[in-house]
Amino acid sequence: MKFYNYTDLTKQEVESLCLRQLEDDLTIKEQVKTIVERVRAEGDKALFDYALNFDKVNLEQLFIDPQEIRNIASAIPSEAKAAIDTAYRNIKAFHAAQLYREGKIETMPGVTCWRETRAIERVGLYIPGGTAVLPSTFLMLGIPAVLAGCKEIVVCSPPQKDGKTNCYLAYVATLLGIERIYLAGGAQAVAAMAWGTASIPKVDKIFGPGNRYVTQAKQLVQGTSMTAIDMPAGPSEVLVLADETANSSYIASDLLAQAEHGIDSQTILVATSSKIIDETLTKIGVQLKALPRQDIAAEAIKNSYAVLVDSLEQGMEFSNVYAPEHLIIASDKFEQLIPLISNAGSVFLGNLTPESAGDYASGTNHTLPTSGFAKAYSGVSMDSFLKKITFQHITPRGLKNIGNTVEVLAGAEGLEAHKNAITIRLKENGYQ
Ligand code: HSO
Ligand code: ZN
Repeated sequence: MKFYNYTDLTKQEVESLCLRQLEDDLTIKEQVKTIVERVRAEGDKALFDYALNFDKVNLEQLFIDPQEIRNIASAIPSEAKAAIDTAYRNIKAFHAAQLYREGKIETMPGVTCWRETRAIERVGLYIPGGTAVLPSTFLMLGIPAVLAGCKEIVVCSPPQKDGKTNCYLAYVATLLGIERIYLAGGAQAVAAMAWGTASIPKVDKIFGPGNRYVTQAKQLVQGTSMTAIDMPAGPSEVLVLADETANSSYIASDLLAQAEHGIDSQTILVATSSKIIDETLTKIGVQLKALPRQDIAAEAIKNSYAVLVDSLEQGMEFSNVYAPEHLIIASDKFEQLIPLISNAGSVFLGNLTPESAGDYASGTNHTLPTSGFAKAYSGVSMDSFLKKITFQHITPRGLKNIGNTVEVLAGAEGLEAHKNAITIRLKENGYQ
């Protein structure tokens, strides 16, 4: 882990420390393009071939049907089932509270405007398989999709070696009432959902994290197939802001939780004392040894850094430039810092609030903006599955009230037909 003293850094140095290079690997781009085009041209046939080549499984069909999902789900250990049930309830409660109706606004007497919400009709959820199968991601995407009322929820996840899906994903599917899981992974799954194949329906918006191939494919199909995506996705990251009230063992555990996601994960410690930094480094060394994914975590920690600051306020200044996906405030004085936070995906307050709680079960969504996108994007929420349609209605009195304003503005823009759309109505209704 590298070390910096904030007061020694120039503005440019801070900015370059905060810069995350978004993946622009030309080889991956080319490979993804080939895969996407092949799926578009050949549909299911390409998906069977890719399952054989990449997932090493000879599939008979590209989906698991409802009966089989129920069978697989029934094998879930009872402890895991209870944990998923609790997480499900919390995530559902938090997201359901985001559904509210806006009122109608009468902007002038007789001129009424309002917005109504409609679900995006067809959504595609990509649930990674690879080095870690993530039923938590299925909950985070599936719950708001169901609550929003999306008519078609297409779920793609790479097949296991036995050509099936695991019991955790199957159980989440039964909880959500999702009848099918499509067995496709990587860029080919994204392409299938963007263009549609005989087995896999085309969707309007694709959600979900994934490796560099999945991310690249999402970007590609967004530009070519009129399919929206949830957000640009880079490697996961955490910034821990700590003062002397922090516990270095806890900080080490939070940094390692992030680090075990992947070798490109970013873990950053910003602290008001070098003692905390030193202690944390020692604790990382100890805790790392016990981790099954220690090779991955150690590599990620190597690429990470610590920054020494004079105060929590100065630390917040750095954090706002970095705009972390996850911000943990490891301090008893978190309350006073809340108003100072301007850029972060999700914030974890106090020494007893680890990111892991939000990753799995507290209720907030774990699909969050990375790579500095927290400056402009929000994490996934109910809004991500909804569109807002504006409406307006004008009465005769409203027409009289607003008519002249529109006529004058249309005249100023030289758009006579616009003006006439008002004038003709004013005349016919005896107002002119
Ligand atoms: N930290 C990840 C989510 C996750 N963690 C899933 C464990 N499972 C991105 O927010
Ligand atoms: Zn995580």
